Amino acid sequence: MSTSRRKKIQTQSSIKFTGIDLKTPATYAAGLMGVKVALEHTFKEMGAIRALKTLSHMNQPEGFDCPGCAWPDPEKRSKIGEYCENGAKALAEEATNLTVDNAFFSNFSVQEISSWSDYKIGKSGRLVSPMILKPDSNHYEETTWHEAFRIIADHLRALSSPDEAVFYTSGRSSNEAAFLYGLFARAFGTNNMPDCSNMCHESSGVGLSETLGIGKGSVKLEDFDKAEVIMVIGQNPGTNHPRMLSALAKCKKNGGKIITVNPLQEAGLIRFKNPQEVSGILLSGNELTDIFLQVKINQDVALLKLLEKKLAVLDKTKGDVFDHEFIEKYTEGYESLLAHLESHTNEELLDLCGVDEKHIDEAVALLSKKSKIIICWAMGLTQHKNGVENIKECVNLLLLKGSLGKPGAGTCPVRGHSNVQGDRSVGIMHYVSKELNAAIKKTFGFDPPAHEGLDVVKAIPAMHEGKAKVFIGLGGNFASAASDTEYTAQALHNCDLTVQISTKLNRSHLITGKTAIILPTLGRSDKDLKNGEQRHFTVENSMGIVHRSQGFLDPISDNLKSEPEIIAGIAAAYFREDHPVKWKLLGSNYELLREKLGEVISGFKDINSKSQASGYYLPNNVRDLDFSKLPNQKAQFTCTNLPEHDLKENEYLLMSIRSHDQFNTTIYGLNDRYRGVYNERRVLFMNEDDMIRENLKKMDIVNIMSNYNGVERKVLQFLVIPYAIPKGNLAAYFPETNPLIPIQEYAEKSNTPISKSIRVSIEYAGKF
Ligand SMILES: Nc1nc2c(c(=O)[nH]1)N[C@H]1C(S)=C(S)[C@@H](COP(=O)(O)OP(=O)(O)OC[C@H]3O[C@@H](n4cnc5c(=O)[nH]c(N)nc54)[C@H](O)[C@@H]3O)O[C@H]1N2
Ligand SMILES: Nc1nc2c(c(=O)[nH]1)N[C@H]1C(S)=C(S)[C@@H](COP(=O)(O)OP(=O)(O)OC[C@H]3O[C@@H](n4cnc5c(=O)[nH]c(N)nc54)[C@H](O)[C@@H]3O)O[C@H]1N2
Ligand SMILES: [Mo]
Repeated sequence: MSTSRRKKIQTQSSIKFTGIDLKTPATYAAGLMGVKVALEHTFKEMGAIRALKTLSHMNQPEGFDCPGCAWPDPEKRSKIGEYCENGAKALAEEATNLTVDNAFFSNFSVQEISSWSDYKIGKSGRLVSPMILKPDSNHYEETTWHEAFRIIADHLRALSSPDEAVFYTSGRSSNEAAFLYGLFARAFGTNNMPDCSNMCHESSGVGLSETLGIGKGSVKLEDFDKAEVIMVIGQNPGTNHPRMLSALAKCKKNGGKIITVNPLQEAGLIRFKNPQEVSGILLSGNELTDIFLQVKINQDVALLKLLEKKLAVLDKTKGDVFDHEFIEKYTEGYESLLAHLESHTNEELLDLCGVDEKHIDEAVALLSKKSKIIICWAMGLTQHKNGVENIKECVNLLLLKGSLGKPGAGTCPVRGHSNVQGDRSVGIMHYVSKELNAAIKKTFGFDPPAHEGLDVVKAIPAMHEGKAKVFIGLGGNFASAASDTEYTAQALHNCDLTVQISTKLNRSHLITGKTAIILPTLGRSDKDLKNGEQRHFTVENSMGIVHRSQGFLDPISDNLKSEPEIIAGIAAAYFREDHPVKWKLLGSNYELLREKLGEVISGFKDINSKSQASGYYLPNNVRDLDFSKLPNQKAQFTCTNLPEHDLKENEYLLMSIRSHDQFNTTIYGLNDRYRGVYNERRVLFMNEDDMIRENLKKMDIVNIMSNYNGVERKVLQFLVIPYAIPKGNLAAYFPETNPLIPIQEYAEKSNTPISKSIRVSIEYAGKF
C-alpha cells in the first residue's frame, strides 16, 4: 500500500465557511414554505415531471416506502401526497439524475474528492457500476460484478478466522436483504454485525427489554388520537419525523395535551401548519406544546424523578394518582422505587434539571389526572452514558400511571432509518440468540456461531489493532457516522479490504482499506426487475408494522444490482457450490427468501400471504400486558442513578444534533431553517450568559476541544451563535463534531456513543 496516499485523505468535511446568514428562529413547522422547499429539492435533482409522478407513489399502499425516517403511515393516506418536506429531500437525494461513473473517478483522485465538503461529495450523483481502488492506485476504476465478488471472496478466504471480518448494516436495507446478510455472516462464521442502531436506539432496546420484555415501542399510530398526554422527550420531530406532527395535531384536536422536554425550543414542537389542510396554509395552524420543560442536557433523569416524587406526594393524599391496581398486578419494585425517590431532595433535582418549578408543577398537575399517557423519545435520551437508564426512568413514570397496554398509552421510541427496526427484527445483531441459531440450523442445516460478535464501538478498535481485516458495509457511511473520526479512519485504513454496498458516494468510499470496492445498489424508489417482472420487498416501521414497498423509477443504470442479489453474489463466490444454502436462488427469488425468513423469525411466518400492502402488526407482549419473560413475570421498576459529569469551570456539555437539511451524514443543503441559520453548518449554539463569560461576540470563531483521560481532541473553526439554550450547554451539528467523541465513551450496557453529552471546552480563534 502507498501509505502516503492514505495520509493525504481528509477524514472530515472541509472547514471552509460557506456564507452564513442568520434570521430569527422559526415559531412553526411546515406550512407553505415546507411544500416549496420539498418541491425545489425534488425538481432540481429529478426534474419536475419525474419528481411529481414519483412523489405520488411514496408511502402509498402499492408504492414505495419513504427512504427517510421510520414514522408509520396513517390508514387513510392522503391522495395529494403522503410525504413530508424531508421525505421529499430524501427521495431527491436518491433519485438524482446525476451519476458518478468511471469518467468521474478518472477525473478525480480519492485524495481530491476527500478534500470536498460532505455536501459536495453527496451531490456528485448516484453510483452506477462496481468500482475498485487497488492498493497502489489513487483512482477508483470500473470492474465487473464477477471480479468484485471474486476479490471479496478471496479476501474472506484468506482470513485466519471468520471473526476477522466485520459486516456493518445501516437501516435502509429491506427485511429480505438484511435477513440474507445476517444469514451469510453466520454461515461465514461470525456474529460481527455492528449496526447503525448501535449508535442510535440501542439504549432503547436494552432499557425496554430489561423492564418490559421487548426492545421496541408499544404504541400504535391510532393511540395518538386517544392519548390524554403525550410527552416528547429528546426528540425533534419537526425536522426528523415531520409526519409525526400530524399525529400530535390530531391528539390536540381530540383534547390531548403535549409536554415537551428539550434543552431547545424546537420550532416544530411549538406550532404546526399542516400543508394538507386549508387552515394550515391560510391560518396560523395548530399549537402543539402546552408545557415546555427546558431541561439541561442529560438531566432528564433528575427531571423525571422530580415529577415522580411530586406525583407520589399527591398520591399519598389522594390515593388515585398512581394506578395501584396495575402496579400490584403487573409490576415489581414499586416500594424500592418510592424509597429510592426519597433519597433525593426536590431542591437537588430542581437545581440539576434547571427547569422552572412553576412549569414542573403544571406538568405534575396534568399528569396526576391522566392515565392515557404516551412517552415519545429519540436521540436526546439514548446517546448519553446513562442512555439505558434514561429509558428506564421513562418506563418508571408509565408504570406508576398504569400507562401501558391500553388505548392511548405506552412507549414510543421514534426510530431513525426507515427500516432500522426491521433489520434488527430479522437477525442483524452482534449477540447470540439461541432460538435464532436453532431456527437457522433447522431451516438451513448449518450451525451459526455461538459466541458474541462485535458492535460498532468494539469493531473499530478491532480493526485498529489489526484483529479485523475485512469490512463490509450494507449501506451507511461508517467512517463519518461513528465517533472518534481520526481513530475510526485509521481503523478502516488498517483493513486489507473495505467494501461498501451503496447508492450514493460518501466519505466511507474514500477512507478505505488497502483495497476498496464499491458495489452500487438499487434504492427504495427504483424498480427492481427480474426477467421483466417487478419484485417488491418488505420493511417494518417504528410501530412494528411490516408492509411491502415497490420502487417506481427506472434505475439510472443497467449495471445496478439489488441488495439481496449483491449479498448472494458475495456468498456464492465465497462458498462456491459447497454449501447447504442456495444463495443465488435466495438472492433472486424474494418470495422464497420471505418463506425462509418466515420459517426462521417468529412473527414473520405468514409474510408472503398476509396483506403486505397495508401491512400487519408484529406481536408485542406489552400491548397484551404479558410480562412472562421477565423476572417473576412482572414489568420492572428501576432505581436509576443521576448522571455525573464533573465539569471543570471552563467545561460545557455539547450535544451533536441534526440540522433541518441533512439525513445523518447526507447533507441535503446548508440551511437549518427552523433554527434561523442559513448557508452554514460550522456553527456553535451558545447561551448568551456563557458568551459574556467567555468574552465572545456573535459570529466569533472558536475551536472546540474535548479532553478525556488526558487526550485532547479538537475541531476547528465554528461560528458562535447566541441561542436560547440552557447555561453550560452547547449544540453543534453531527458529523462535524464526531472527532470530539472518544471511541471509549459510550452508554453503559448499550454501547451507544455519547453523542449528546460530550464534555468540551472552547478557545477563541479569531473574528469572522
Ligand atoms: N430529516 C431527517 N430525518 C431523520 C434523520 C435526519 O438526519 N434527517 N435521522 C434519522 C435518524 S437515523 C434518527 S436516529 C432520528 C433522530 O431524530 P432526533 O433524535 O430528533 O435527532 P437529533 O437531531 O439527534 O435530535 C435530538 C433532539 O434531542 C434534543 N436533546 C439533546 N440532548 C438532550 C438531552 O439531554 N435531553 C433532552 N430532553 N433532549 C435532548 C435536541 O435538542 C434535539 O431536539 O431521525 C431520523 N430522521
Ligand atoms: N455525533 C453524532 N454521531 C451520530 C449521531 C448523532 O446524533 N451524533 N447519530 C447516529 C445515528 S442515530 C445513526 S442512525 C448513524 C447513521 O449512520 P449510517 O446509517 O451509517 O449513515 P447514513 O448517513 O444514514 O448513511 C448514508 C449512506 O447510506 C447509503 N444509502 C442510502 N440509501 C441506501 C440504500 O437503500 N441501500 C444502500 N445499500 N445504501 C444506501 C448512501 O451511500 C449514503 O451515503 O449515525 C450516528 N452518528
Ligand atoms: Mo439513527
